[in-house]
Amino acid sequence: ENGYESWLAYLPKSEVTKSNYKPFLKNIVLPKKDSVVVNSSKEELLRGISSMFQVELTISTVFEGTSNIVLATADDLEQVDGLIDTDKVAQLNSEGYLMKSVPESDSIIILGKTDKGILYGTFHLLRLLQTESSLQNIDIVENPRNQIRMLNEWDNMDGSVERGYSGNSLFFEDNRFVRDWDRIKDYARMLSSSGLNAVAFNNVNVHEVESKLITPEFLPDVAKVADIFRAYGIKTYLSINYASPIELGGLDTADPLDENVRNWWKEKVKEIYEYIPDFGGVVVKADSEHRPGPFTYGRNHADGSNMLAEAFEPFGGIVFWRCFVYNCLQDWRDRSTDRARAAYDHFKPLDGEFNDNVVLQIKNGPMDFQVREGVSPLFGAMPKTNQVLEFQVAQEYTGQQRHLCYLIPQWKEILDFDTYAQGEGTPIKSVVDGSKFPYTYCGITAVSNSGNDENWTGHTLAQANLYGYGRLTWNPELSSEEITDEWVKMTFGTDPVVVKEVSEMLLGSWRTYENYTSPLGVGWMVNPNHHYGPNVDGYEYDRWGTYHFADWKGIGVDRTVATGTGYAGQYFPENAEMYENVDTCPDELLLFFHHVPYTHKLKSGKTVIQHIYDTHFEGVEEAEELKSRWSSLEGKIPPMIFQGVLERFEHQVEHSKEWRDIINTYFYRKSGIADEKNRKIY
Ligand code: BDP
Repeated sequence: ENGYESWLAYLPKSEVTKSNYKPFLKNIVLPKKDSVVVNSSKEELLRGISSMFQVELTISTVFEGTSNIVLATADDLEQVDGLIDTDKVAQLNSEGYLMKSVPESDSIIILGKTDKGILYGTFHLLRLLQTESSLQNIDIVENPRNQIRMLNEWDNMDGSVERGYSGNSLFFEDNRFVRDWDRIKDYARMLSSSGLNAVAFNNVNVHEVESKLITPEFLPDVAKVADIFRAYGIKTYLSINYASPIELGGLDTADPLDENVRNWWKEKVKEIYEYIPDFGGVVVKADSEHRPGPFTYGRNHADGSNMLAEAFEPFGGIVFWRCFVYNCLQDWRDRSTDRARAAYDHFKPLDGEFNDNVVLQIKNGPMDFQVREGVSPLFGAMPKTNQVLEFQVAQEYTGQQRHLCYLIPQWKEILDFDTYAQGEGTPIKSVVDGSKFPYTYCGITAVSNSGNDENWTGHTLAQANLYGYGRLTWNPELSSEEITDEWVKMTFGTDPVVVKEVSEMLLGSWRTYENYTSPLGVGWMVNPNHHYGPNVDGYEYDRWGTYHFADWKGIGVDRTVATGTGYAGQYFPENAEMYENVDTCPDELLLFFHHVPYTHKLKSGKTVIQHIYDTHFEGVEEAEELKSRWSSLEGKIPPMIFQGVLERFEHQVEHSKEWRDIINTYFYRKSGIADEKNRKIY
């Protein structure tokens, strides 16, 4: 038990629990029409139930007698005649399912609109068993809220993973495929069980060798991965190099309006679909951090993406076009161009100009996955353009899977944030799920945190971020507490002490991490390049547009319309006004929007400087508490996992002290203001 089995460990149940569920566990009834997805469902049920209950289920094709788990699609309605409300069947979408218990015959019916629904329903049933929830009186209709529920793997073909903190790539090594298909299958099981349905498995920064993934040299292997994912309801996508017509096609341009370029892409896309008939499409990072793009040819991003979209259109493919476009070569002496403004400035004016199968991919915030930043003002601002929200499950700026930082509470805040795009009650979740605007494609995507470490995510508790991410994409209404409770029970079992301790540790860990790192939304203060560990001025005099402007009088970035960069004005008026005014701007984002003196009083009643001192001392105390709470679970957690996580907490405690001391000392020296509590600041 080293974490490999993840939340699909299917831990053996106690005798009492077994006897409660036994009546339901005898036979599986399979649908008439077999498929790879139905087969995955069957395999998973057999595996889960034999592992938890030591029962080998029999299999039949007709529903008769008692103790059946019935898997059916809408085509098999006669199987469940009279037991299912047909109105409810009509409510299902292509991935939805309903689940109903039939107490008279100790049976459970899982009915999907399609075979995918069966798979998701199967994982739901297994989850109920894993968490020891009741199977009596179940009558559920479940549809995923988001249509696209995706992961972006940032894997390079040399085997490294960009911003990867859990070993090397699951897919590649030495510039070829690893071909450990069993492991990829296990990965597919994990993703599908959490609700995901799409994966792009190479880095958005596409180097020379990855450009070739769309050539016959590698397409057979891409097709093999797609086969594995398909059996778990997951579509395969690739990141592509915008300059492919030059690099692969030998053309002298990649100009999107050039006839030869357009034809080259059309032929290329046709070829991809010969290998993978249900290929999902591509992710494109263009004109961003030195990647090629349409700007080179004086074209805009609608020209650039529409050209690709046309090539994909006949095959039903999608073009995910990233909005992470900003000038990464800005001169720090000219701070008039605020990086936070860039995505909105580039894309907002193009609303309505994108083809139907282009989806803009927008990071949750305008900067780059900081521990805290404002939300991107693009959400809701482009009613005529498909959007997906991009999160980062990989903890690039949040402790790199060496610190515990459970991000579900952060993502909940973002999804619940009211954009006011259609007046009050237009939260981001309602924009990206397509319920407010008539988008053809929309949903959520995220940078993955997994790699080939035995336990997938380096820090075993970081698995909770991957699991929770999937669950939130399926249903953003789930609370952080519900998701956490599921994950802990599925991973470590139902011992109430473990459930309570681990849940509370997870739920408070984002706040703890924020406490000892960069304060009040200002962000950054990390070492350049690798982004690990404190360095207050690491990016301050650099060209990346990421500044805190601390001097002896004050700190923070003035992003107001009145006196600053004007970024606050990109939000809808209600939010723009809230952020513009220092009195209504929430404390936790104060320094993201305002430059204030150290003596500025927060709503909490503390001064900014005292807040910095206090939170940094508290953060270290909380990190120490995490370690001692974990230590108290010795004997209740499998030894290898226990030890591995303990070592990470030991590091976290020491590293949090380094953060505390560097940040506190820096601001003590800058401001000359002593700590009210006279603690030692080095
Ligand atoms: C930043 C990462 C960089 C990525 C970039 C991106 O530091 O490695 O390439 O985002 O999203 O967070 O493209």
